[in-house]
Amino acid sequence: MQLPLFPLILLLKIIYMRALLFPETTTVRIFLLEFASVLIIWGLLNLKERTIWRHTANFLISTFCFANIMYYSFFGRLLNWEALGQLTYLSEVKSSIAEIFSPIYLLFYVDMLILLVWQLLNRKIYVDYFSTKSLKSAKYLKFDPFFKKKAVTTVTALALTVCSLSVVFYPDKGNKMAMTREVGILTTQGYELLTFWQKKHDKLAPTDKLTQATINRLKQIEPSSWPKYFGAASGKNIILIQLESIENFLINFTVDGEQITPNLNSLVQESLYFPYFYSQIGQGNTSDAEFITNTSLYPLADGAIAKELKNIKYPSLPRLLKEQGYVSLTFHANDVTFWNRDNLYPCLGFDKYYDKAFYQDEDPIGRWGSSDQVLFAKAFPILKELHAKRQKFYASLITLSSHHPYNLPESKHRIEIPDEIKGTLLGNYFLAVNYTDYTLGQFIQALKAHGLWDNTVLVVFGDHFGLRNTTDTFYKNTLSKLLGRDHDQLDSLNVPLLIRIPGLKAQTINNVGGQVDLLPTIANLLGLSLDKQLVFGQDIFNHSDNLLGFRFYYPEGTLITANHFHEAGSRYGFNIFNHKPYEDKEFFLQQENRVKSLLALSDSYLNYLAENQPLP
Ligand code: GP9
Ligand code: MN
Repeated sequence: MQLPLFPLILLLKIIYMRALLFPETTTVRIFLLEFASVLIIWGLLNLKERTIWRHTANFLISTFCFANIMYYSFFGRLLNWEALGQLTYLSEVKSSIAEIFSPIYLLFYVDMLILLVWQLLNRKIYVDYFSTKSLKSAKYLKFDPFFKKKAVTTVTALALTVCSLSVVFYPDKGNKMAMTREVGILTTQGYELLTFWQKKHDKLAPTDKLTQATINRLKQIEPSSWPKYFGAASGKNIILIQLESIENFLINFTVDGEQITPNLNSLVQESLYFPYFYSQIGQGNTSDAEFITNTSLYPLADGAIAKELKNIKYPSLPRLLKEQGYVSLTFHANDVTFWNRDNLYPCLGFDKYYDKAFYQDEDPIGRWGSSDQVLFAKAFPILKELHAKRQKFYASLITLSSHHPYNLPESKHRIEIPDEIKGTLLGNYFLAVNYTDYTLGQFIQALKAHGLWDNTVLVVFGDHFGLRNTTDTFYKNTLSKLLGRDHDQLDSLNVPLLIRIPGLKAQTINNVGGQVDLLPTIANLLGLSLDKQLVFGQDIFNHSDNLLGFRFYYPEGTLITANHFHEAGSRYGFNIFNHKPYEDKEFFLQQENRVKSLLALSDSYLNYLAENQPLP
């Protein structure tokens, strides 16, 4: 009997992909659903019996599987159609790609390889395992004349019905990872593609709902009438340092007795330190963090905000400060066109940016740009001069040297790490973070030595995760051993926040906050009113509870509230203080709905701004 090899080969690839993505979840039901989606593709290709189409489809689907698995290894989620627009970004992260790559991913192409080798060895017998023509009709050895046209059409229609029904009856279409797991890989992608255009024109909340009172009601917060620290740093300069890939667990963390972040640890002793502070970036990573902290708005559900939305005059921290006579500058050693920052910075109201053109690639690290040492060293004289002229300033500095895959030149290694992790991603992460920490320490010394320290509010925070969940057991086990517990999703979200305010006693504050809270927190410290703009964050000093939304890296509706982190679609939450799971389906469903409304409101506001506040 000859086999319909085309659907079987595709099915094998899809099952292999499932095994990498969701080990242990392939039930008979999902197996049949995956098979149905494969049959649709096979059926469509049978409309025109062109072998080349099948080979092309096979190649494209293999590449789809391969690219998704690579993307998943780094970002912990699958590619979406918007991400295709970011392919140019890939050339910038080549070294990260090499780090993520594993030869087992090439199995997606193994059938093509075997076919090619067979063909080279046996030129006379052409094996086309995708053809449906009969063996006798040509000089070829062919398989797969299994179904006739009518049978094919019926099977395809049936498969289409099964897949469509599985989508229609699937309740949580907002959670694409869960949908992929429950409904199938190709079916979810097909659904994504069908809704791709429609999503862009989704109904947004009516603009009359766009009030601070609506936001506060959703978040269940009351503005405090006598806010603590109001105006405590009035008129001071603001320096905001956004640290690349630095997670909170690194604070006071030691490896073989060696502190990874000695300078941050010392800064904790002089600052208000928030150990329960979370990164809320979307697809735009570093640039999203810059956007969120400067606007108190949420990033987009899909796509980097700096790429998707252009020429908008955002109500922002630089604009708020301009009214008080501040100048706002931002420093980052990469080319400003990366993440469209050349457009983003004017949108955010910065007066000036300093990028690669300014840093001239002095002491470069990787292909990104100058080292963090140079980032700080060249920014410092500019700040010093403003200080000398008594010009109030807001300076934002975005570090880069601890970017994945953390390949810092050996000459910059400053600590000894155990042999066990030398040369591993984990070891390299610690070395890179330690280097960035060192450069931050130098910068603080310079601020102190030149009299800027007593006139400066220093805000230091991490942009996003540095370590992600991984299937690599060595990496996982070693990290657990060093940390004394497993490194989990919460650790990936949890970044440090330190605010050093001249004259205020250091303390650790356990209030829960996210990047969206930085603008209102700084506004309170400077004693500024936010009456003229909407903020989705809150002043972290004056509210102990919060409602923080997470999107893109987590299913829409994922949140932190009260003491719990909850991933949308699951029945569980995790206590953010002790990382223990907690089951309460009803409660979490209610919270999911609250946070989804909040995120939808932020989207509406962005849309409103895009239509009503263009950049002149
Ligand atoms: C490059 C930097 C990259 O300018 O933003 O960081 P990422 O966005 O990949 O975290
Ligand atoms: Mn980053």
